[in-house]
Amino acid sequence: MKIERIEIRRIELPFVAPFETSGWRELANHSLIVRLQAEGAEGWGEAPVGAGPWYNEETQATAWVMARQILAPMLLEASIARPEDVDAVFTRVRGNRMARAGFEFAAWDLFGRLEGRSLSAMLGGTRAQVDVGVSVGVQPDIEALLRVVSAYVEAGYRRVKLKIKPGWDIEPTRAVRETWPNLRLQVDANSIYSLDQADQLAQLDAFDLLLIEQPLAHDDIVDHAKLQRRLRTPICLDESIVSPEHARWAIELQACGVINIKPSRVGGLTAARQIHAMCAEAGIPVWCGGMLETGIGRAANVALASLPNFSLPGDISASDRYFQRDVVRSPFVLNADSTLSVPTAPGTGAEVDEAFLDSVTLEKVDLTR
Ligand code: OSB
Ligand code: MG
Repeated sequence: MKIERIEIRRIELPFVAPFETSGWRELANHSLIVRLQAEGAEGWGEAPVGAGPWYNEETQATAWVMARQILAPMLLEASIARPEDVDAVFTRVRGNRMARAGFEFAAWDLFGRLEGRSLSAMLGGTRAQVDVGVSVGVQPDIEALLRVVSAYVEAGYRRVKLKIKPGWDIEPTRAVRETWPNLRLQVDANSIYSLDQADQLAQLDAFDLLLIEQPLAHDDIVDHAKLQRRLRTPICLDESIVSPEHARWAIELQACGVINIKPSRVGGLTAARQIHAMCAEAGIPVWCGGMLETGIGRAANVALASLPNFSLPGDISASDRYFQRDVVRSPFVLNADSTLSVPTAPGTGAEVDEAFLDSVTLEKVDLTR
């Protein structure tokens, strides 16, 4: 297949509330949205980059340049027989994995729509519903935190993740654990600690957490292996795992007990599926992380999370946890058992609301063969 037309846009879609991590705040989704057209069909993908390089090195500005000047021209020149071929088209590109993933997701969606197969079925998904939780940002004080968590528990979320940082770790975690003794609870530090704070992190062992996510540097594996030996709670790597090779290194070094797979972070669903298989083989449970995606990116995450070794709840909340209005006509809603239903329509199943998407688009380009 030859891709005939590529539309790329950068958007700004405000969140219902600011999202604060250990190191930065997100006020809106600043993704790139990619649309591929070929053989009378189209596919959509989202590169969920942030406004600034705070999570990884990519930003909306860098992804915009990469997408227009490098990636789209490469894809227009290539011939692909399967969505997995997009990975090979981009093998010469170093880094910039979220920008690459935007195109890769769109190719999966395009092939799915052409073949009449759901993305979940194409990937080898085995579940009709996926367990999900909610990621709770840093709050001004513990009272506010308990209010926010309470609202999510009331809404039906049975797994909660707390963002932590020095000065906002032990006490907030203790307060949530004491208020909800049976809640599935985990924490995420987004790379803010160093190995010499291991004793402080070990205090988190008291709270029966599912995992401690990415305590140390975004590009570290070795110190995480040292830290894991000093913690009872499994470490879960997020930022550090940017490819199947990184997953293999982490497993070999015993740097973690769990891996968070974000398909966008690793360049797409092909790499994500390889990591899933590698972890299944090694007995490492995985779960699907999120990047506060619109309904376009969220649909790819939900499909991926339907694979068998996604045995922990994902950071894939209902659309209304993020946006007043989503860019798709079929927003995800939370089921009573803290799950989202996996779409069965061809491709991702996302039906893009183009008029609304246009209204949140800052800039758009069209490229043709
Ligand atoms: O580290 O998992 C993270 C959001 C933006 C960037 C990084 C992270 C997150 C989240 C939210 O924790 C996940 C979501 O609900 O999409
Ligand atoms: Mg994380």
